[in-house]
Amino acid sequence: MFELLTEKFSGVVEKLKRAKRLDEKTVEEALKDIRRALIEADVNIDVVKQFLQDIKQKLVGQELIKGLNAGETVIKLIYDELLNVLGEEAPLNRSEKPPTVIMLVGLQGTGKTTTAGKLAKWLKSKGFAVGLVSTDVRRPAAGRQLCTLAETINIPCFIDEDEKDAVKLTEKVIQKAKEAGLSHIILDTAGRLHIDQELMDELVQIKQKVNPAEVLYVADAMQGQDAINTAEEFHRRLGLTGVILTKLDGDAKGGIALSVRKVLGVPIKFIGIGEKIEDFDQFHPDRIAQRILGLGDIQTLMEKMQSAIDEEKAQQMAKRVMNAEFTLDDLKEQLQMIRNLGPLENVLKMIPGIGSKIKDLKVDEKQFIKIEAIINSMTPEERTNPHIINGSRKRRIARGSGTTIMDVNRLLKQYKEMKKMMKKIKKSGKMKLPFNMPNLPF
Ligand SMILES: Nc1nc2c(ncn2[C@@H]2O[C@H](COP(=O)(O)OP(=O)(O)OP(=O)(O)O)[C@@H](O)[C@H]2O)c(=O)[nH]1
Ligand SMILES: [Mg+2]
Repeated sequence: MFELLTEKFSGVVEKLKRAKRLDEKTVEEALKDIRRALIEADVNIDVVKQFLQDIKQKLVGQELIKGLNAGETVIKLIYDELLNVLGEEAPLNRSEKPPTVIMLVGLQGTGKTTTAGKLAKWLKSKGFAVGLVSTDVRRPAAGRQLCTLAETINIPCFIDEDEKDAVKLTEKVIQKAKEAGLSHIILDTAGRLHIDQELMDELVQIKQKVNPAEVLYVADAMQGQDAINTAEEFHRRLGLTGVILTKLDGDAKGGIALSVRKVLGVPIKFIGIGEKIEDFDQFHPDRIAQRILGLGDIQTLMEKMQSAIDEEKAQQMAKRVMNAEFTLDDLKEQLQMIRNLGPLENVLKMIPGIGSKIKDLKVDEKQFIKIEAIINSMTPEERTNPHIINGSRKRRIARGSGTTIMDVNRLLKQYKEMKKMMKKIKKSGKMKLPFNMPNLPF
């Protein structure tokens, strides 16, 4: 994935690390190298210009970042800029009233059908009731391709091979899918080699019929700028809500990944990284940026910055965790504080008894956002006395926070376990790390 960019950027990083002084010449050279790398990788030219301009601007009057030397400071700025062009992680939209319809569009052979299966499996693994629908009347057996895929993952699939009108077909199969009481319906559509008016009109009509929460453009990362131009046309006609980049496992240059967010103004939501159904992941800009710059380098950088953040602050934090009365409000506040402090492992290391055992503990930041949303949807009374949260309250909280009852249950369980753990620490002054804790949020 992105070998070209990785190679070039790693070169820049090496040079910057070696530079004894960070004079104008060194910086200019680094920027030139970056420019060349981005252009070679087929990044949109306006994006390249903006990228370099932003870094230059930040460099003017930039003070050294705490804990980093001059070269490392520039590397950090490049990393931030990469994150900026890659965009933020974006969750899937959900309709207020189920089912949430997700429409996949794009040119022929970009991976729409494969991606429909992958996304269905992914949603299913999150506990959703998903169904697949094909509206492709162009290619013979297109529907069957989708349903065969659906079978392998045990997901209901809706087609009607007798109906030759795509819009009518959509109406019919969506109706059937709705009757099945699904939470999510993924709509696989027909592709074309090139944009043609007929395809676009068909897609526009389908969109009007199904009122989708997401219209996701499936783009083959191996294609160059062409794919972006096509995407712009799709966006103009359909109003895209996001992009799924496929075939990132190949020797994609990376141009699309770095251009989409800025050119279209819509986020990349998922990536496809292989032909198999599980070769699929949510889009994590930080991981991509780290891959491009050299993972190890960025991690070292972050660690350096982290140790520069007051150890004292982390100590205070640990104390608060241990002494707090620990209502759900406390939990929320502490999670926010922890998030502000950066890598959580480091904070946890400060808690007596945890430090040595924490090596393998991984922290999932996304969980935090979810937990915060759930707590935000509770009434003050529920936060102080979580035991009053019954079935109907859970349903309301899940709806309000865009999560599921399962998520709410999980949080309540974790909260209970944590409270138990806090009591134990208080008693003994030491703690055992509860490795058996289900999905510990930190
Ligand atoms: N390596 C790799 N191959 C992929 C990926 N996603 C899809 N493919 C392959 O791309 C080819 C086309 O995939 P389809 O899912 O049929 O594409 P489509 O967009 O539905 O095609 P049409 O319906 O004809 O427009 C297949 O051979 C897939 O296995 C991916 O992430 N990585
Ligand atoms: Mg297809």
